[in-house]
Amino acid sequence: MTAIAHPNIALVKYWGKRDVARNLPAVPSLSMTLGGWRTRTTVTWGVQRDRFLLDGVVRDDPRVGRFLDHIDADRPPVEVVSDNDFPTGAGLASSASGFAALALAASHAAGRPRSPEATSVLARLGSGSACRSLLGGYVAWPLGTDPEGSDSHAIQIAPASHWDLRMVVAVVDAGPKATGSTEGMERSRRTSPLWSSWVADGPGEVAEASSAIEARDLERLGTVMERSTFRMHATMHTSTPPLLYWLSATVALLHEVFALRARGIGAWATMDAGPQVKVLCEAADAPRIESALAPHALETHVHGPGGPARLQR
Ligand code: 2P0
Repeated sequence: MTAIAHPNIALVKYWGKRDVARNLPAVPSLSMTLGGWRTRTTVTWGVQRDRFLLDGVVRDDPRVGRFLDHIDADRPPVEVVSDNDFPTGAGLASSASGFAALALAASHAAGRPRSPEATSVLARLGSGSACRSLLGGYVAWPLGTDPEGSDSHAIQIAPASHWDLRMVVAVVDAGPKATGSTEGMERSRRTSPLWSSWVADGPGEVAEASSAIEARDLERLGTVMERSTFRMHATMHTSTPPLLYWLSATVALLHEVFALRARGIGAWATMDAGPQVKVLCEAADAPRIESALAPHALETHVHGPGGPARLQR
């Protein structure tokens, strides 16, 4: 069974867990699913021994076997073959599209298909942000109230057709990140003095972003997105030891975005647990924004909102 899922970029960030084992978030978040890039994953249920191939290379990643155990604790050996058409593990949300595609493909391969909500819950157990990649367009991940996490799944705010925005992605380093998100989040939660205000502000920021999406108000959405990014990175920078995902090119790109805005061009920046800068804008402005960012980047890409995860038969 084969499934395809797209990565998603958070407009309001998930950073921190209230339950590490279940990937239950400390803050709600909201994302745009990216068209263009994708993970494709094929699962064969019942083979000789567990095997995981990512981008053509056999990997020893204990998260995959543990994830499959959630579908069936008495499962047979399973083969998972996955490939990304974008850099893996570099702050470009490969774990989001990866676990979303795996959740969909594996639950069908096991003969245990689930509702979209339950598939989103399953994907969340692999990687928190993966629950958002099951859905297309503009997607929220509310906190939920069930201690087991049955209601901590993604919901669609608006389909891709609601608003044809662009995310210009400036890649400054395609290598894997030094500190993974799970470890980074826990470090921020344990040591950043900004943690309690970060957690307290989350629900209001998601409400503000949802209402900006509904109204198709890019200035409001861009403002809350940039604020969420800088507040998240402030919790990283004030952790002990500090978490600094930025490179010098990251800072150069941020200044470029501010300069574009000073010239009246609607461009707002976001970053994740990596040095890449992503810029939200109207479709008509994407070409000149991409040209302005390109001198500071290894490569640039432009993506519109994408569709949901889906089976490929
Ligand atoms: C996000 N990030 O909302 C945030 C912003 C990174 C910065 O979700 O530990 O790979 O597997 O639940 O989902 C990356 O974290 O972390 C992430 P786990 P995940 O997109």
